[in-house]
Amino acid sequence: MRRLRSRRQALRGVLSLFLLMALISTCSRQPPTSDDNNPPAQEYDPRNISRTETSSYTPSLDVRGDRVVVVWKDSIQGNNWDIMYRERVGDTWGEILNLSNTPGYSSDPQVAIDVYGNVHVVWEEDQTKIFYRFKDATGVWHPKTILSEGHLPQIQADENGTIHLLWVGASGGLEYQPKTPGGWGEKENLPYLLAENPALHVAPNGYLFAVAEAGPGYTPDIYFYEKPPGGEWSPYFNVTHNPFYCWAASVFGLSNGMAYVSWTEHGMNRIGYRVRNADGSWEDVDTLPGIQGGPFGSFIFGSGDTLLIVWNEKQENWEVYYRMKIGDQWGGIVNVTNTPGESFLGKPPKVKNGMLYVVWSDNSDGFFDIFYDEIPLHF
Ligand SMILES: [Ca+2]
Ligand SMILES: [Ca+2]
Repeated sequence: MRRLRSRRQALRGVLSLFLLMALISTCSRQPPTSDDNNPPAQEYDPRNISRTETSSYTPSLDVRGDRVVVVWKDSIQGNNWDIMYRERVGDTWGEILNLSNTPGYSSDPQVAIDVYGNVHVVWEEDQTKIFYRFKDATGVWHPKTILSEGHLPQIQADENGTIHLLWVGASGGLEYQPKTPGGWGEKENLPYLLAENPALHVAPNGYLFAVAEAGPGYTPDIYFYEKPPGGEWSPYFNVTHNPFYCWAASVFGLSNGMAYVSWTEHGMNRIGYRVRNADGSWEDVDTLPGIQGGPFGSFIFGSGDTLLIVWNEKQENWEVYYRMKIGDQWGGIVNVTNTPGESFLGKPPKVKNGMLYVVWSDNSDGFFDIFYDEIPLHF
């Protein structure tokens, strides 16, 4: 818990520094030299979907049919951060809504759309509580509720009508709870580890995969759990088992139990990954080739012997990149964000029908705003 806090505060410190630099550069910007007395309206990157003069960070999205839903945390006023929501239906973005409206620090939101068209949003409140709101398929938002003590909630929808929630409980171990149309199911404790920065993925049939980092001081490893449909949570498995500082893991799994895990090796400038076959055997650890700067955070996707890694890396500035591997061959590195400012991923992008749907926080328009894009994937 303490280590998590210090890491997250360090990241927050980095983000604050970038924000400060953005403010300084805004102040020193020259006034328009046009003869027109009306200064030109600010020109936004067309991918910018927040466009506020506040700080917008840690976005999450989900995609289903012609709907795209996005949530993020926003510095509404001073230290009161709230959770904002914006939805696109077809080509039209709706209004930005404040879903949390609390005096406290609302952060780390994630959103999922279930098969019925309900939208589920979770977030962390004051770093100690899991809050939840949902919008039913008729479009009505229901009041927020407090689900549990804990932090870093992860929410995913399967294709059977169940949503799945995982978080770090008050004990420091991972906890899980499903919700069906009949309501919330029983809370379950995963086999105990003092875990940090969890990630959850659910396959279409409800097969669950979770990863988190745990272990001694400066050499945490990445641990993996699974829960087949109708089964129990497995014991944890140490995926990395190395002397490096492994953290910020992601996981992706298929209905047959095949799974993909990626993580950042802090200080080594490496992103590692490992594939778990459907029969339960693990391939060797491997690393993403082509990293030139400092990577921070990755998301992995896979199908059979094809895998895709999306990651954050600082070269000239922070960008998001992806690279695909088919069999033994790696494709080219694609710069997803390609902005002059700093670009930071939040929760996992979505890969559907050969497209990458991605949101990130970007200060190219002067303040940290939320950018959205959907791009066809290329090898
Ligand atoms: Ca708040
Ligand atoms: Ca950038």
